[in-house]
Amino acid sequence: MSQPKVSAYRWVPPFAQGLVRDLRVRWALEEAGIAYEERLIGLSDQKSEEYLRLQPFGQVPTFEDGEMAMFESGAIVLHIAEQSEALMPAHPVGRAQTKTWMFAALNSVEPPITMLNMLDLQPAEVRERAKEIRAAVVERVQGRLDRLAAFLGGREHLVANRFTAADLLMTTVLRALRNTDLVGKMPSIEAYRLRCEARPAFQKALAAQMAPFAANAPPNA
Ligand SMILES: N[C@@H](CCC(=O)N[C@@H](CS)C(=O)NCC(=O)O)C(=O)O
Repeated sequence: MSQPKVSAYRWVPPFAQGLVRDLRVRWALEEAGIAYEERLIGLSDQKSEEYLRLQPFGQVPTFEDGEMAMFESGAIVLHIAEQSEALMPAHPVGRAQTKTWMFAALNSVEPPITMLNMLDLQPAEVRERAKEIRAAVVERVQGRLDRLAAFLGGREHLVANRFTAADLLMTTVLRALRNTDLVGKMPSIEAYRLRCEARPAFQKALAAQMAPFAANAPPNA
């Protein structure tokens, strides 16, 4: 039987290494014990007609499994989680909570973090002009992290006292703050992130994303 195929970049600049969203899909597949193949693409291939048929916005990742093709990392992780109790409890209440927190990670916590990263990637003169808006965005991110910390309290995971796809997505969202001190200065959130990242499935997924970057680094990178 053929293995599912996940698209990933052959190489990205260091600021994005370890953050590209195929990591979520690789991690979910590792947790579920599903072997997969890679469809490695170059930064220019993503706008090819062939790739745009798979991913209309030309982004990574895509997921191909037999006749089926998907895009959107959250949808793909949910699809995998629906087939594996390693990612979602069997009980309907646990399933509902897992899905709720998966969407919370992507729809409530990630958007201000994405905005912050976009601002921080702008050239210096744009950043200079955007200082006030950046402060407002940081405040929004901080607010989300505060509420996340309050919800977690003494819990080790978001749902049902166990690791689920909700923790998987939330961890990848928190990782995107690695160039700031926003997570590092919140001990309970930092401990939560590190706990999830210590999972062997995460370590395998991260190593798998990083391997092509080392092999395909341009001469001056
Ligand atoms: N919502 C999409 C976002 C995908 C996304 O932003 N992918 C990035 C890499 S992490 C990308 O391909 N960026 C290039 C671009 O947007 O042109 C998902 O979760 O799959």
